[in-house]
Amino acid sequence: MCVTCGCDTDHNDKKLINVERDILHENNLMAQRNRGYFDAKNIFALNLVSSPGSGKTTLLERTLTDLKDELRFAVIEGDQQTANDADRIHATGTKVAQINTGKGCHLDADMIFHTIPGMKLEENSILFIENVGNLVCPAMFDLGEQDRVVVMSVTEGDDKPLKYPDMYSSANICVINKIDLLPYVKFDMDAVKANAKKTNPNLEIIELSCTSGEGMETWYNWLKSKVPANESELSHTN
Ligand SMILES: Nc1nc2c(ncn2[C@@H]2O[C@H](COP(=O)(O)OP(=O)(O)OP(=O)(O)O)[C@@H](O)[C@H]2O)c(=O)[nH]1
Ligand SMILES: [Mg+2]
Repeated sequence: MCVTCGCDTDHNDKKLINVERDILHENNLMAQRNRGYFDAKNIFALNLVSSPGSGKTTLLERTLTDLKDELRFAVIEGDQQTANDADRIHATGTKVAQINTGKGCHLDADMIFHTIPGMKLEENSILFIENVGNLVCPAMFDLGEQDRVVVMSVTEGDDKPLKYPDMYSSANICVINKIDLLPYVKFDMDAVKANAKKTNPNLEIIELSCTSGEGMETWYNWLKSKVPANESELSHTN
């Protein structure tokens, strides 16, 4: 756990609970500022959350490559260490910034607030924020995003929505990745969908494989459906 979010604290201790409440309150205020900035520039911001290795960066690499002629993108990468993911995004030709959280296990709104001015984000664009791989703490921290995407992979087991309910209840959409591996793993797709819906009845679910490309079109259509109406017109003027 990380010191910042306080999830290693004794939750019977009133003082520590108050500190956690203050941190989240401060974060929510900063998230509102980010949201105002995104709204003013007509930027559709998405927060990608998942356990480590579910395929967030791979999903981005493929999306940025396949849709580069249709939509404008930028990416913020969050990891404890390394610029590996930012390097992968940079290779697609997309504007990217890396945030290293050190011992921290999640991004917070203040980190985003201080990163966006240097990025010179375009109006009418999409900003992907890839959070630190962690199914617990990132659920608590609003970054000012419009939508939260929880990515899971079929190798993680179909019980994860029940074991990590906060992550699933705070998300708008769930991408179930690596379906190319379904023949090789014990994973009940109907069960995971039922578990996810139990946690969040409004959760949209898309099954796909970044490797084979199966289901990617559904993801792209969802993405395009969320983009503000004038963006697609503007993108054709490029
Ligand atoms: N078989 C298969 N492998 C995949 C798929 N998508 C991603 N992978 C692999 O899964 C591994 C992890 O992918 P990443 O995209 O780095 O995962 P991530 O969620 O960004 O990981 P962190 O940033 O460390 O949390 C890599 O070896 C990918 O090649 C998929 O659809 N099918
Ligand atoms: Mg990654």
